[in-house]
Amino acid sequence: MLSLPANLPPQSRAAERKYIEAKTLPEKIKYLQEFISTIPEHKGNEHMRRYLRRRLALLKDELETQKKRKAGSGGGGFSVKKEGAAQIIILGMTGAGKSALLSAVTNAKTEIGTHSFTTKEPIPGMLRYEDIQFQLVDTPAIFEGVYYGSSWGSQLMSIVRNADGIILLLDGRDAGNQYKVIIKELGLAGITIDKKIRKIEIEKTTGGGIQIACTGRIQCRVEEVDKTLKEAGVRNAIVRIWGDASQEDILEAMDQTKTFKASLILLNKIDLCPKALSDFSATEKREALGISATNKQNLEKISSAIFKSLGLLRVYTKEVGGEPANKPIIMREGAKVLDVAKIIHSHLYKNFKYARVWGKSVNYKGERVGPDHELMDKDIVEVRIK
Ligand SMILES: Nc1nc2c(ncn2[C@@H]2O[C@H](COP(=O)(O)OP(=O)(O)OP(=O)(O)O)[C@@H](O)[C@H]2O)c(=O)[nH]1
Ligand SMILES: [Mg+2]
Repeated sequence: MLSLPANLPPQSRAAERKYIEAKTLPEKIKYLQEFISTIPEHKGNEHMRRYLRRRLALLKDELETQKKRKAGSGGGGFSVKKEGAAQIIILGMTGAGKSALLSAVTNAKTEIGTHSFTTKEPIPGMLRYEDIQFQLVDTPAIFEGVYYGSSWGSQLMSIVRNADGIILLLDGRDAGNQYKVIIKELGLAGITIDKKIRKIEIEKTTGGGIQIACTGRIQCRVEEVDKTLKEAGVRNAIVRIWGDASQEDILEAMDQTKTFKASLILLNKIDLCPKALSDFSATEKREALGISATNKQNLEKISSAIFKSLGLLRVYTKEVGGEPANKPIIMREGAKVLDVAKIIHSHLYKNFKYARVWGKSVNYKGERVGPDHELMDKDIVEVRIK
């Protein structure tokens, strides 16, 4: 459990204050560095130092991204212009078969290695799924320590952050280990593949102090929650907690920098290791698809698995009396009729009256629905205005 030490020396407190009050990113970084360096090194402070170091890494990363953006033209060779319905980054350790996969399922030319670290820059290719295409991006290998150890690491993570999803490509013979390394490096970069079931919500208010509403157990004392928030400069807030929450969860909730990325796990080389999938599922309790890039096993299942893991749906718009559009609008699961109207034209959105829908989300063809009707994949939508 994280304990914010009450006995920090005065210079730490001063640095912390400067950090909290800093307005610009370079200032934040400067004072956070100063803050970390003033915290005495002993075991009780370890958690906090670790947390702050991670925060520092994220801030530095953000600064780098900002600089790149300012430099124009989308930065160096590591950024890939998006095409198609979604951009999916293939992440994996050297030799896992990332380039072999891209070559097998797209027309892109990328070198397949006989030695380590063959691929040196991202290479895109297009993969068809029915009437849409995904852009897959082959990347230089990830390895343990890549994030702190190399500029390649932070560049790799910045393309991941910008992508719509990731494929974790694991060598079936070492899947468990490779998975752990990738998750760890993603975590250091503030990226998670788990959709956050939010345990804590902090709603800042203008008065009333810190109020805590709990349906579970806080693994730390209420006074500590109060103190944690006050130390971060939050004086008035409603804190809602579901389930068990540690003090670290509270800090993370304040931080809210972890980015969720949809992901698909592929275990490659099942020709060499037929048991890979069952072993992996048993130990990691995660869904995955076993493939062989070179022996062409299960490759035809990849595009639909991507579609499913990204939680996408296709909507075809239609004008009154006309035919449905050939090209779908790509939306996320949970999209409503009004979201579609918004995308087609602000006029349709502003004057929305009702819509007619054909497809899986309705009981009969051309059913009349309201603005909040949730759509499903392949629905046809006709918007009627006032
Ligand atoms: N038997 C078998 N070998 C494979 C398979 N996929 C890839 N390989 C081999 O694994 C080696 C590495 O493949 P690459 O595609 O270059 O691996 P990579 O992940 O791109 O590696 P880096 O570019 O170094 O990051 C090559 O010799 C491939 O022929 C597979 O499904 N089965
Ligand atoms: Mg490669």
